[in-house]
Amino acid sequence: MPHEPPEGQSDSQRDSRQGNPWGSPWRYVASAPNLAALPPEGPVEIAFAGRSNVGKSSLINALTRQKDLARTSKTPGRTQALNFFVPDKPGDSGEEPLIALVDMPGYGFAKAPKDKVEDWTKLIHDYLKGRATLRRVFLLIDARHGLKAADLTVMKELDTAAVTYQIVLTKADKPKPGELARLIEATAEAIRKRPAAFPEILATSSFKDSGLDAVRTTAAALIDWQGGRDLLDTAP
Ligand SMILES: Nc1nc2c(ncn2[C@@H]2O[C@H](COP(=O)(O)OP(=O)(O)O)[C@@H](O)[C@H]2O)c(=O)[nH]1
Ligand SMILES: [Mg+2]
Repeated sequence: MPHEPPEGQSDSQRDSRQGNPWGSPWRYVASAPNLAALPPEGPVEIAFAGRSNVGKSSLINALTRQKDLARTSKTPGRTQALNFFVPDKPGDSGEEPLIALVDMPGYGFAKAPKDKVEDWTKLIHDYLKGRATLRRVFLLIDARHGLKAADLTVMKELDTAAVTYQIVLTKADKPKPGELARLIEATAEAIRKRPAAFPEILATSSFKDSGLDAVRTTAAALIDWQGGRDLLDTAP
């Protein structure tokens, strides 16, 4: 949700404090295959969660306009870890980043060994429930398929942990417009009574560059300015 900067702070001052994190390139900071390897809590974190192949890494690349920032399924590598990205501000090296994007391992991965799947699932769930600086989870849902059982499990946990999540439909270039509209409606109805679900559903296509500005604006609005966290709490 867009909101005003604190009084007395100009746009340029705000940009220089990364109030608009999309104006500069982003860089990879850390990859955590387990909780012990997480970077220290600091920046506001926005996690990209969803089933394997839903388009998490592609969306991060599209949002940052950096096609190789997060790896996509064509180049498997850091896929089974939590990967952290922050705005890169060359010349401002003393400044702490205010925001981090977190590319998560996919859940609902069928082809891997069972004990591996259990490890990744535990990592995902522990991170989502226990990270104080996690500000919002973008829960990515394939616009062709809608909510699946594994998504509902994660939603239930986020409801219990009171971590706000927002549905972001991916691959919106695939369904016909009428089908997409129906899916958005059905999904909105499915989340209506869920306590931690943010009501607005965003539809995106990383391939067609559509819906990306809405995601960027939403993410930027979640950055805290000078401890203004409570003021910005947009959870329903
Ligand atoms: N049609 C379409 N395919 C996409 C889009 N975004 C990602 N994909 C494809 O979906 C697959 C999985 O993408 P990836 O970003 O690796 O998913 P992840 O496992 O959730 O990180 C890849 O083959 C992508 O090319 C999109 O916006 N439209
Ligand atoms: Mg990925």
